[in-house]
Amino acid sequence: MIIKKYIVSDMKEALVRAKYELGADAVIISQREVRTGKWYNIFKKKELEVTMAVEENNPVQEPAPQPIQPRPITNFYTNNNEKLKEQLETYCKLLNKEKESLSMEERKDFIKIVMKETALDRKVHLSKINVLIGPTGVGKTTTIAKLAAREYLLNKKKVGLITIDTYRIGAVEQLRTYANILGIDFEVANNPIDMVEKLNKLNHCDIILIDTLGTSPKDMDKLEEIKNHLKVIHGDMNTYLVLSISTDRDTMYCILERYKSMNYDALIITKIDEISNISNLWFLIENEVPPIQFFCHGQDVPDDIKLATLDNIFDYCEENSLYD
Ligand SMILES: Nc1nc2c(ncn2[C@@H]2O[C@H](COP(=O)(O)OP(=O)(O)OP(=O)(O)O)[C@@H](O)[C@H]2O)c(=O)[nH]1
Ligand SMILES: [Mg+2]
Repeated sequence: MIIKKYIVSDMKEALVRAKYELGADAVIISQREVRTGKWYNIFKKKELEVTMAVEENNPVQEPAPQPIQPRPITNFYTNNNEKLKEQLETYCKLLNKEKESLSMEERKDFIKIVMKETALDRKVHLSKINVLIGPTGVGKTTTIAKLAAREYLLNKKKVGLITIDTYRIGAVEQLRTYANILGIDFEVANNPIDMVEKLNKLNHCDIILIDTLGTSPKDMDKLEEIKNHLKVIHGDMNTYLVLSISTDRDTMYCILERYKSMNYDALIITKIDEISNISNLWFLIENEVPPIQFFCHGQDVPDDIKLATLDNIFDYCEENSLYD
């Protein structure tokens, strides 16, 4: 006797699969409800475990290729925003579906329809002068190199780089190396007066990207130092706060708050490749944050950066199993 267990969403699925794999004579031996998914996931999916059997002398048919089932999503939303949880329940009732079985399009629609406008909808395009600020080691310099390559190689823009990070050993050389590889202009601004001079020097550029020193969000002196460098800049300027999404939520919140004094226009999120679920992304989407412009998903320059659209983010999360 051949005995086989199937974990399926309903009995019909078990019968179809058993028919293909064990033949038409397969019989049900037992069935029970099981919960699948990781132990810490409160939205573990209820499924059916069906045991089927068939006499061995029955020729076992070759398994036919299974139709591709939409992968169940177990942690679409696990955060604790009560309003959102309620909205999601109502949305699921309207569709007559379990949260876990919402399709990708339905999940996107939830954000588009129910949440209306989120930080992913609004975009702040690169202006002539763009400054990247943020805590230490979040990927500011790497992101500048990615953006420079993207604008120079893909969009054929004249790009110039400036750094004010003369503080950290090797910081100037790090950015100079990227500038040399691309063959674009690179300047160091040692103080605010120097900044004005270097900006004039790069005035022929379409896009100027300014790298800053990483600071603890609690280090008000260093934040002041950066502000002093930047307040001499007049005209078309965007400030991007670079935020690592692999940071814990309290720290992210603290960073978002502390850097408000720098009047950042948009966010660039980095290290999305380091997270194992999407709850920190939800944290950003469900809170009032400025537009999320780009997301970075690895160390490779220039490839690992994308425009932070809803489609790009969802596709990335799905491809990288962040819903599991
Ligand atoms: N996994 C991952 N690593 C990244 C990403 N972006 C940058 N890094 C890495 O993070 C480290 C720090 O990157 P930097 O660009 O030097 O960070 P920074 O913010 O300029 O650092 P400071 O100037 O010291 O404040 C490097 O090892 C980068 O390769 C990303 O999206 N994913
Ligand atoms: Mg840096």
